[in-house]
Amino acid sequence: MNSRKVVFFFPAFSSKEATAPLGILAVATPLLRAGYHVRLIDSTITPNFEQRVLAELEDALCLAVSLVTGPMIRETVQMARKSKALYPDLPIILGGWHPSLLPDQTLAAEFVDIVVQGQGEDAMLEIAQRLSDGASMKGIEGVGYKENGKLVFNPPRKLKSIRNLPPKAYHIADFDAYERVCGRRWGMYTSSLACPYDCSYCTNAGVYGRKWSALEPEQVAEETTDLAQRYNLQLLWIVDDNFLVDTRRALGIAEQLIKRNARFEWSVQASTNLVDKLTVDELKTLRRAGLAQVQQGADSGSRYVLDLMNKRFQQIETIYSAADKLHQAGIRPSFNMIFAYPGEREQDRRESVRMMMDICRKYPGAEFWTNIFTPYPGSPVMEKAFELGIHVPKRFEDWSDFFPRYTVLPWLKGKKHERLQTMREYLRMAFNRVPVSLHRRDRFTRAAHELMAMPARWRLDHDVYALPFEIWLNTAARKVFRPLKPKVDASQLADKAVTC
Ligand code: B12
Ligand code: SF4
Repeated sequence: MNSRKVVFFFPAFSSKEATAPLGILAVATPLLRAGYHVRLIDSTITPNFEQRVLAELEDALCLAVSLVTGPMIRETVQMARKSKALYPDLPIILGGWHPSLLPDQTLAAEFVDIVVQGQGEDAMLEIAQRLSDGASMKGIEGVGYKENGKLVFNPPRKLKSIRNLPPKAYHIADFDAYERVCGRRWGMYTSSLACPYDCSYCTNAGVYGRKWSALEPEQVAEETTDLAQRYNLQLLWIVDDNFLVDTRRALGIAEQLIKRNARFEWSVQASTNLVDKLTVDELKTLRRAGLAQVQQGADSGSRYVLDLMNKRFQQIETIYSAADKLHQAGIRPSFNMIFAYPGEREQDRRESVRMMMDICRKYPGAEFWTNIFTPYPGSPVMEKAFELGIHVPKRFEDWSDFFPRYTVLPWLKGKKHERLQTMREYLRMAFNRVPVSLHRRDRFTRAAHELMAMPARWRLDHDVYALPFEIWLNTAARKVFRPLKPKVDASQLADKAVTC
């Protein structure tokens, strides 16, 4: 164990919206400060990533992987098995949301040696130091490990406020390669941690316990301006769970950015009730500071379903009013929706579609991204899994099919599933959306989209999805334009004719 090299692997997450993975950049900093060498291999931007990882492992201390529940598990398993076959004694460490929410099952996989629950900055450094010393993992908070074939879990680690976390090691990321895949030069940044709410499908409280902490406006403005300049980024996505928890802080950030004459665009995630707290003038200040888009979990157009989701803090009116105010301020209102939530009735789904159509018509530029309800481990609704008849995977590997683009549920399968997928496809066609990988759409695709929008809107207004010839045509056309890198779950998405 003389090596001081830690190899990080980031498996593909089924999207072209590639950029540097913040989780790895975060845990890399303390290692670098302590004199470790760090390699980051992100499969989305690395041709022959398996060979690259295996070659780097030859003289490495360990392999560390960052992952969330879903398709990322497929490449994690693939990579871990190959690594174990070649280097059976090399420790494999898993961190990120999935190991944090399901540590026991993750550690039980035969190719996993160590799991980290929650924040990994301090834990990963302590692990590396113990590995370097050939010592046991005993007592390292938030860490699970194997001892004589038994799974051992140390006590949990106390959460640190974002103010006490080190800066992320952006310099280890290859932004040129991300730009080649994505078509846009962008990055992510965190200005706050956690969310005070507790939506029943969300895993946030499971890891962060609703303990919100945030950086001061001056620090956010200074760091984001520096990042954008240093790496020549056009866009920064501030990936805070709920950026507007403190609206005064948000306005303070805007004022600081304006003072610094910041030139980049940025987008945030926030709940509609908090967007609605701001006036149009205040939103215009945020716009002047570069805010281009606010992503919001509208989730349903039905009060009944919002109550089931424990979203009592959000009114249907605030979804409209957030769209209206953002539209007036010149900021793109972007919403996520969830279909097939347990208890959702046909009439609720129609209410959601009507709301989406109405908002997109009233506020051109507003966009909706739709998902099928997916029961994530650690979310409050998952406690009712048995009662709901949800099949809960028993092995780490079996979570790889969990993906809101094609989830099949006991109450959503066969023809019902097919119909919802067709409806989602029409929703995608009916109005324009702006993905991060913006300029990959050629003129033909744009013209085809506009041609299909009218019949798609008619279908959605009238709830008619039989003989979806526009989708057949669209699928045939898309086959001509292949993605740059085949994604791990691309075949599944194609089989089910789902694209989102
Ligand atoms: C950005 C983001 C994305 C981006 C990722 C882009 C990219 N290049 O990385 C995109 C848009 C692709 C995305 C997609 C999805 N996402 Co997302 N996403 C996020 C978001 C908002 C921020 C992630 C982030 O970078 N955070 C900042 C870093 C610093 O924090 P972190 O990753 O948690 O890392 C810390 C620890 O986890 C740990 N750690 C992380 N990795 C490692 C590795 C090691 C070795 C160690 C020791 C520790 C460690 O230490 C880090 C520092 O403390 C999170 C919410 C959140 N608050 O994190 C959701 C989140 C991760 N996403 C989620 C979901 C559900 C999705 C989607 C399914 C959404 C959808 N409808 O399609 C897809 C799935 C993608 C896939 N194929 O699997 C869930 C995951 C739940 C789960 N059980 O895994 C989250 C938690 C949101 C939520 N609250 O529910 N997402
Ligand atoms: S508002 Fe968003 S981040 Fe907060 S609990 Fe609800 S879904 Fe999770």
